[in-house]
Amino acid sequence: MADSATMLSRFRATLVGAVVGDCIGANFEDRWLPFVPWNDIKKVLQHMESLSPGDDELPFTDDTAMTRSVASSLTEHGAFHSRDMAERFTSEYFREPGRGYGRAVTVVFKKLKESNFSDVYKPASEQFNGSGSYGNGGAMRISPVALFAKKYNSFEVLKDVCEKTTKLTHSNKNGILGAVLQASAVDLALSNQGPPADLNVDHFVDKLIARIQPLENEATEKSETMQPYTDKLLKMKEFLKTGKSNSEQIAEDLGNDVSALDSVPTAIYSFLRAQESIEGLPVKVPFERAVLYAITMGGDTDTIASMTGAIAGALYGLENIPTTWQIFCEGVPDAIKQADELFKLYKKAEGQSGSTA
Ligand code: F2R
Ligand code: MG
Ligand code: MG
Repeated sequence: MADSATMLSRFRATLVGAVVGDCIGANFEDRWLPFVPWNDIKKVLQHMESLSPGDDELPFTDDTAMTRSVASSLTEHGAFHSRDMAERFTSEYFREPGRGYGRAVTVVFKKLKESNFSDVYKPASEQFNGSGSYGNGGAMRISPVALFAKKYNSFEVLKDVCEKTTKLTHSNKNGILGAVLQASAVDLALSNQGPPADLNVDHFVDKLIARIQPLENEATEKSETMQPYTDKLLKMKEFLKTGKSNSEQIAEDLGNDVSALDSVPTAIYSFLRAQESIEGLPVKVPFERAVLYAITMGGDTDTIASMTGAIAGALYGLENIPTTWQIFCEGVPDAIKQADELFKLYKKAEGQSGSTA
């Protein structure tokens, strides 16, 4: 087990990684972009380098706004509390509606408010004629759940809190499983005990498959064999073997849009592939390489980079996140405070239940 200081640094970097990925990636979010050229990313990095303290920070978007609500609800209650979390999502949205929320999810917030939170799961269950949203809004905000669940050392608890947190806005199976997969990637990165450079990427994917495949089978009719996440994870194993890195091709194969299925695997692949150098991406530090590589995938860049940043942060720790990024991305100090609160919970006695409502 990593020592306490190292673990604290990795808790902090999970939430900070998510913030910096969101703030930097948001400069390129465009559903029509098949990939983002390195030169365009370089301009944003150069702009950040030119900033002085007091200059405008790069603003965060809905990804961070919702992540903050998840973290504050879990730490305030020391457990999952459905009504409290729904209220936080909703009041945060009405306080700052211009953070770039998904078009459909705002209907959930409006219904929650109008119904005075009488049944907090009902509005989400009514989305898209009852099929629920399969957007990546559940997965993009899930990293605090991985930190919260760490002390229970139980995938069952992690899964349970992920599902309840996600279902408040996203009741579609793929939206929920995307959140479970993203939280699992953060959890496994956080659990790695050797030097980060020695992470076995093939084993990492195997562990994800071992978690997600049974859930996909469970969620499908017995006669069907639909396992879209597992299929993408299996593809990733092949890509990692050959070192495939062309962003346009990866985005084509794994996806780069606002659905959980077409973004969570892409974020995980960005993290894993960036363990090694990448042609055309002259970045030496693996944390930075992971986040910037995620941005080159195009499409939903803020969210893919944010999810990649959370996983990479959990492995590499805060020391590996550039100081300039920490200073000029909005919300980093708050992310550190929230990570510290989650770390306090982690250090408390184990053995309690993971949820209250
Ligand atoms: N909304 C955006 N980006 C566009 C606006 C920002 C841009 N910079 C601008 O100003 O123009 N980004 C944010 O949204 C994504 C997360 O979305 P979330 O929370 O999942 O929302 P929602 O509305 O539930 O789902 C998103 C869309 O997916 C489609 N969809 C979902 N489920 C569906 C279903 N069952 N059937 C059909 N379509 C479904 C819909 O088009 C939804 O609107 C993140 O990228 C975040 O950054
Ligand atoms: Mg966003
Ligand atoms: Mg996005």
